[in-house]
Amino acid sequence: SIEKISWEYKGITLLQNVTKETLDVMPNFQIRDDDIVVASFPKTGTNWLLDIIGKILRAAGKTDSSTDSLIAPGLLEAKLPTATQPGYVTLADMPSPRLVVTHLPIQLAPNGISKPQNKVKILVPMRNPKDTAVSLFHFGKKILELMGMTDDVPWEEFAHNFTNGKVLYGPFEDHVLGWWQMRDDPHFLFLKYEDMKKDLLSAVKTIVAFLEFNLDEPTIKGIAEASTFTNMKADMDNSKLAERQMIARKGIIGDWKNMFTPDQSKAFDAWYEEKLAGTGIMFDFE
Ligand code: PPS
Repeated sequence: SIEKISWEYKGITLLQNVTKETLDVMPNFQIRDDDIVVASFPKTGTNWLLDIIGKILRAAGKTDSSTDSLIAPGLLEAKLPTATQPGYVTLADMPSPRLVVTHLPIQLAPNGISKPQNKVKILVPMRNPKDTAVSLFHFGKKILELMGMTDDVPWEEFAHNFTNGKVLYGPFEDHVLGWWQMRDDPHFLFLKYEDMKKDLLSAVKTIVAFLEFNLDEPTIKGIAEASTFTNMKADMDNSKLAERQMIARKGIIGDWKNMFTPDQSKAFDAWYEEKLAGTGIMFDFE
């Protein structure tokens, strides 16, 4: 199981590719004024957002790097299996504007992200926890395969662990609520996976405006069209990076219905009601 390659730090479950040494330097990792940050719980649409931002940056003439090299440094806090050093080391030497990606909960993130100054832009994707759990369940198996292991945890147990906080970067509710505290801060933009799925063009327009770029309507339409699941999947599946090839799976709202039993769904609803009801975060489960 994923437990073979994870550990716990201050109640948070992390992969072993996130080390204590890295977490110690994280608060002081230097965030630049023109950084664009994506801070997400895993499987909520991180790479979708990254690709859209990459396309926007290219259209605005702010970068000439390819999509692959934009995500190459990977997670700020982790050393990807195909990388030689953790993301933050690579990022420190990268030219601006940088795209900084993290799955860390807000209390472990750099101060420049949790207490943002000046012009830094932080985008937070969110996705309904049932689909997030299903996506992470499948992804966990793939990570272990990539590392030459097999994942024998049945869905039943995984679903139970998810609501008990025993999930990568979990507890989910703490992660989401931690970032959600920043909802009124103008450095932040929260985007729901379900909203993006239903109206991608509006989402791209919102992102372009938030990043303060001026792109014409046809360019924005082109970015939205190139960012549909089908179009992105082709690009991802052809990537040279193993990690990137594992991202595009189904890309739909409601895949949880193919996994959850009625009892599991009830248990999730009760957990959601207890932890997230009344917080203003409303997910669409479709
Ligand atoms: S990761 O590994 O945590 O960074 O994963 P992340 O990128 O956050 O999430 C992966 C899920 O996003 C889906 N995806 C998309 N959905 C819709 N449209 C587009 N263009 C798109 N690109 C990626 C991807 O398929 C994963 O969800 P599931 O449900 O597993 O398919």
